[in-house]
Amino acid sequence: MPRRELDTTELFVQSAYRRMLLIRKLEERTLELSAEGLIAGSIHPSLGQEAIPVGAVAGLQENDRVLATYRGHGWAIAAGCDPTAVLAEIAQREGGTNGGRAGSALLSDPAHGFLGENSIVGAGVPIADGVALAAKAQGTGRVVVTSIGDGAMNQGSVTEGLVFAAARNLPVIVIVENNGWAEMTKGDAINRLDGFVARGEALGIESHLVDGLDPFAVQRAVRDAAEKCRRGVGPVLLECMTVRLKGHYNRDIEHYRSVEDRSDAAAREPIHRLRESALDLGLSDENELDAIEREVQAQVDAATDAVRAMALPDVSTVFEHLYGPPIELSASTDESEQELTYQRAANLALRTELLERPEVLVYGEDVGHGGGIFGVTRGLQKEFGSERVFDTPIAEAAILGSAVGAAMEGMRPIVEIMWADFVFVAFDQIINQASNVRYINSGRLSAPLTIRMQQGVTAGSCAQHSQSIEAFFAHIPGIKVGLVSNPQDAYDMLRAAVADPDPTVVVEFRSLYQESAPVRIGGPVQRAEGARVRRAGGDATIVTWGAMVPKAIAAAEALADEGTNVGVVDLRWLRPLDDEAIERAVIDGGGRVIVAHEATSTGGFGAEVAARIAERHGALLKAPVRRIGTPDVRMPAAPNLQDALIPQSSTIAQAVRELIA
Ligand SMILES: Cc1ncc(C[n+]2csc(CCOP(=O)(O)OP(=O)(O)O)c2C)c(N)n1
Repeated sequence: MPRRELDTTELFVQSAYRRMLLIRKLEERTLELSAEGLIAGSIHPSLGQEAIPVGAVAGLQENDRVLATYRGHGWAIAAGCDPTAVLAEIAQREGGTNGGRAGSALLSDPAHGFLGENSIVGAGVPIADGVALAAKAQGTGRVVVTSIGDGAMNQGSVTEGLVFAAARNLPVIVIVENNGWAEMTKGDAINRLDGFVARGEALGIESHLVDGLDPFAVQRAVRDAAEKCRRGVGPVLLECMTVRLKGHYNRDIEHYRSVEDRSDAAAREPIHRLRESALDLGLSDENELDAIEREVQAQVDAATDAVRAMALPDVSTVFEHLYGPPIELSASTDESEQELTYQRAANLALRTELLERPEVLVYGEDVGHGGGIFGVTRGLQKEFGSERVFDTPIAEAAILGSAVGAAMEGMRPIVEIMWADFVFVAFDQIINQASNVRYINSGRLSAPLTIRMQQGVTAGSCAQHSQSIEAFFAHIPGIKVGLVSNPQDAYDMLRAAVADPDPTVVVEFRSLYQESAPVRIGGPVQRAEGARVRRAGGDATIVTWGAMVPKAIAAAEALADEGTNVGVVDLRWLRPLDDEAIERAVIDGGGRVIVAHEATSTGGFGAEVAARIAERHGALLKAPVRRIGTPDVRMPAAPNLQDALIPQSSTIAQAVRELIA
């Protein structure tokens, strides 16, 4: 990013004027091109708000980072991104910053420290926390600026992000661009209090009101805030008052907005004001400013010509960069074997990763001092210190979002969601954020984080602490999903997840934590893929995963006593799915397959397995694939009611008998 200092000399007035005009004219051009049909979809211009990014970036240093809202073209330009590439991205062209993968609302340019816009309101704040967490861990002295709108201040993820940043004194500057509007709704219609400084202060965060129409004021505020952040006393919140000159987006006719509100905004707009004050103070003259305007206009015209001539993205590339390349498999090191519980095996995997990779952080609720409510992280904070293994506020969006940001900056965060059921309060950070990083950036950025959680029913667990939710994750391209059925995999799959170049969800099972078995440790790290045959048998195959694996094995053993030989395949990773193992399961089971899981049947991942078998191996089937899951009921707490719902080994054995009859 070109962090040329702004100052109140002639030079600055001219450069601020030039940069603000460039944003203004470029965005005005996008509206014209949209009306012309050259740009598809929505554009959210920042017309009227140009002084904020221009002033803010001028208050930063070369290596600092910027994350913006979806109204972030101005931030991209201020950060030094090539205006032609920005215009091309808004027009979804091949030469755009993201090759047409991001469009207006999600563009990024990591080479210029611009880590991207975010079209999910408020989601960038937790991610900025993670970028700052990485800056602290790596000792770079870097500061992160993230911009949000005033409407976004009401998002839970923003409060979570602020609380998390405060808890860890992160070098984050949150800039609230208060234009008075949240889409079509005026701020005073939804907020009891005027402004957000008091809100920031109530969270213990230094907060200031800034004239967001004056680039000098913004620069000063950001420079001061950055200095505090670098001293370790961040975060800082800056509420920058500004105006929105046009509609929320390109086709917004602003039927909801009064003429007075519009004309008030027009009267206060910052570029005219800068020009007038430069002339008043004698810092420039009409000729000079007119010349700048002509130069900027020519620059925007040239960018437009370039974009008009630019190709659309090459369709043959549409599948590229969903996942990173597979990891290199290392030669076996000093392997040994130990009898370990599932829980201790997971703990040992975490310890090994902390030992071997300085970039690993382990955190979550109760994960540090207390060692996790199931003891999986016990002893790790004591051994590795509270900068690498730590407790967080009860703020799942901040836990996950910060892991996304830290991973984007080269860390390998391993975060714990205490119970799988809790992930839904922060699903966005996995589904909309982590999953997109590599693809939208065509591999220039990635988010290799590991998310651990445990799921399933145990006696007395209520409906909000019992669900099996793997199908939600397995539905999402861009992440990987593994389910751990035994102590060996508690070690192997967790290590594979941490080594993997992409965001990985590892689902453990509370009901299995105390299961014990000999575990080979210290061997080569596996890839995050691949099913395992747990038992061979030619009369039928049970395809399963997680807590249902031991039940399927028990069912197979019972059936063996009756003379029926049933195989058991543990899929382990549902994404990527081991299609070869599924084909083998069909062949080895003589065309008879049962898919069993603890999750509810409808829309469960068993449906996907059954559909794939029907589509790809239908000719081999001797009978339709049979699915076993929990019936579509809420999970009661009473153990006898639970037992009536959850598939047992006897349920599976009976299904096999019916299938082969
Ligand atoms: C989580 C989420 N909720 C709703 C929306 C739809 N939406 C897009 S922009 C916007 C208004 C945001 O207002 P504000 O934060 O003040 O930003 P401004 O538009 O003023 O820049 C809304 C509701 C969204 N994109 N994401």
